[in-house]
Amino acid sequence: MSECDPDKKTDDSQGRCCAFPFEYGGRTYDSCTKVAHSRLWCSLNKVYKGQWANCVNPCTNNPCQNGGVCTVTGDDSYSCKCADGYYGHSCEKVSPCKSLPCKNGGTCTMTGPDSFSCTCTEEFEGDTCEKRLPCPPGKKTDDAKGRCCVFPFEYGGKTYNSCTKVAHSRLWCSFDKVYKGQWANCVDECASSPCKNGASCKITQDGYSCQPCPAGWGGKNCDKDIDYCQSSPCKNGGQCVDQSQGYICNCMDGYRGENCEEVDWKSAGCFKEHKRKTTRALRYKFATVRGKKLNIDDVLDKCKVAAEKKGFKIFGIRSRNRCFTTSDGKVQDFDKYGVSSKCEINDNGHGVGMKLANFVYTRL
Ligand SMILES: [Ca+2]
Repeated sequence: MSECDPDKKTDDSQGRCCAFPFEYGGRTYDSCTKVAHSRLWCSLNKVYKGQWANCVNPCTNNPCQNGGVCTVTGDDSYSCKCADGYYGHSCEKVSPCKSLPCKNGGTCTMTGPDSFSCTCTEEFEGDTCEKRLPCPPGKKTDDAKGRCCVFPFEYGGKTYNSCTKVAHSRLWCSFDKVYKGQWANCVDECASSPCKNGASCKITQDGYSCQPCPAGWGGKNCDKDIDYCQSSPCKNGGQCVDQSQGYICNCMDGYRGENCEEVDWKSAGCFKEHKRKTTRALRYKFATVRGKKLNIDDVLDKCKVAAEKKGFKIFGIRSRNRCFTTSDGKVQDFDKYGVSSKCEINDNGHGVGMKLANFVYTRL
């Protein structure tokens, strides 16, 4: 390359420069010309004498590869506008988008030398837009490829905003804005009555919904009998029985309540106690209930709590406010001295014993 000024560079083998302004054929030129030649040229003498050369600039030999378009940006610099699929200063690099990896009309964006991302059309998803999304409600068809209705569509000079039975025995729609012979039957997700047990069917984004299901039924189609016992709601060994709505607990002896959560103390009645301490049926006092104006249920509640805490299965209340039990807290012949009438009993059938009488409670 010659050492000429940037606008006077030539491909002359001796490195000569354009001699601006120069005279040629009776005219004066201040820059390179294509007159009488296929490329830009200039005279190497002020007055043309047959000495000439092609003008050159950074774009002369088109440094932009793969169809890129060159623009001169300075004395020795250029920039390339690359064709689709190429990049780099001279468009010498192949973009990962060159192979058109985004399917189904997706737009490819290069994110690195070997990476790209696809922007999919609204009907597709996935890294390369390879997956067709389910059709939105009201646009579903029985098309094997999963194509959706396009609304509005034009058919026979009329515009349709929903499926039609025109010229067909069933509801159908077009796949193109203007009908081109591509069509399918419309699918109503609720038409097959998928919702069972009286649930009503609603078209949704994902197809259909049967929610809420009637009580006792669950699952997408409300056809699953809900097992209300699954959470094991019955406490203390109670047996759960699933019902159409809810459950029932069959409690073990000694427990009661909806979930067998309460200890079930039963009144056994009023029995005589022996005078001599060592031969008493209920010898061991485990609590004394104190307080003013105590009624029978107050005393009973306190004795119950104390007995449950200790794991006793039997106790009696004697001397109005004292809780007694047997040597092991379990069943014993509490009635060995016979029935007594020295108990105070309330309307609930709960009682307390007076002197030498036990009102007995048992959960056995
Ligand atoms: Ca059930």
